[in-house]
Amino acid sequence: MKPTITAFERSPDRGRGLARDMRVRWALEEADQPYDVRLVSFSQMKEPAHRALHPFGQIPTYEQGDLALFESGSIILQIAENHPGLLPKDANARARAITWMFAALSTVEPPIVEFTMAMLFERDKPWYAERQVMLEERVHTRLRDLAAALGDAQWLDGAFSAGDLLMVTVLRRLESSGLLNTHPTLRAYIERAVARPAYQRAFADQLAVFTQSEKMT
Ligand code: GTB
Repeated sequence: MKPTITAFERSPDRGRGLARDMRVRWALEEADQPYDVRLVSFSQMKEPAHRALHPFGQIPTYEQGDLALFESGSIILQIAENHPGLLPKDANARARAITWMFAALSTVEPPIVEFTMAMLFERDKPWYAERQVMLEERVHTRLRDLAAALGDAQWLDGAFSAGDLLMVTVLRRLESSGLLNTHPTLRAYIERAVARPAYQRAFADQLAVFTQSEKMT
């Protein structure tokens, strides 16, 4: 049965693929699984029908048969556990790939989100510049350690996995900030990942949603 995911009716990133439905679309494309998308507006996300799927009134969600999930990490784990291509078969390698999924979401993503949210919403505050120096350094600390762990490997642990998929979607949020400029191996890592045909298909699909929403206004 085809799953249905939710995505922004009109993404605030203007089709740059930074909203979190992008990672779910990418995982489904890597797994070669067709899916449907239900587009939701900001107000629909806060209505009871959507909150029944997502307690925090956000996207993405995932429905398949009688299973409904929220949280992009959990959705990607569900896809990866049930289709080949995103997690290794060997039990220890699989556990390590899942560890990288958690590392992306709980160690690398938080300082990146804090930094980018400050850029978007706190620029006019008197303490912005001083705080941003600290937030930027926190991001660099994570990027340096991540670059060291990656070394000159293609992917974080052997073959491309759901850990790489999540890490790359997390890192992409820094693309317009310039912070990746001093981490060339991470930039190359992102470039390798986004060149994957599955990524390209997912990106094109979410961009088409934004392009269509522009035509309607
Ligand atoms: N932890 C959850 C997960 O991983 O699924 C977080 C889900 C989440 O933050 N969803 C956001 C949302 O629904 C969209 S992706 N926000 C609406 C709300 O909370 O009311 C976050 C996002 C939004 C916009 C950009 N952008 O414009 O660049 C990037 C990322």
